Amino acid sequence: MKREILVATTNEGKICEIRAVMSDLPIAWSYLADHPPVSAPIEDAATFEANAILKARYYANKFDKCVLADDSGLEVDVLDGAPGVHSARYSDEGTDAANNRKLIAALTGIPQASRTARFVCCLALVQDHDVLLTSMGTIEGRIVDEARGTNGFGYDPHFYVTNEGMTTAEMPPEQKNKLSHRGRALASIKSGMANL
Ligand code: ITT
Repeated sequence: MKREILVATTNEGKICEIRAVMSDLPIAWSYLADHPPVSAPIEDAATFEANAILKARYYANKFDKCVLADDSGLEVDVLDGAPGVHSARYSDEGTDAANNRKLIAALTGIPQASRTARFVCCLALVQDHDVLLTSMGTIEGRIVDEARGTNGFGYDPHFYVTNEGMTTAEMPPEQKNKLSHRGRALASIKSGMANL
């Protein structure tokens, strides 16, 4: 029988990327949208890893299933790592547009060279309260004022990857999935899953 894993995220951008990278595994994947709605957990841990584990445990308990959860975000060096674990709710509205407006306003007057940042993604695979695997991936870049590109989600239009000469929103999905924080964390957890 195929192993069944529930991917516990309500973020459509994440779902798309996780589906693209993981669907070739011999696993019956489901997503929160495939199950009856439940309230979301309060993500109040201090690190991406602890939040990923918290989310995975919460949904594993709710649905009695093996769960993969993703906690991720943007760390901007000159902002002391903000928005960090608060990336999804950085602005009061908590929409991508409002979060990006707040980010660009916070960087007013900061020269390009000092706008270094990274995306971080932590994944946790949990079953029966046990953390089976965790993984982490990062991608380095810098924040640009002008929004560029329409792919991806969140802060992608303002996250410029110097080596690639484009923002993550300008990358075709295959390119982002290969290089990104999430792509790297997924590749690592995928290899760990082969040994379970
Ligand atoms: P779930 O908790 O339901 O998975 P969420 O969006 O609330 O969804 P997080 O708490 O992990 O998830 O917050 C992640 C935020 O970080 C996300 O809303 C974006 O603002 C940002 N982010 C994460 N990965 C990103 C990516 O690949 N591109 C752009 N922004 C990203």
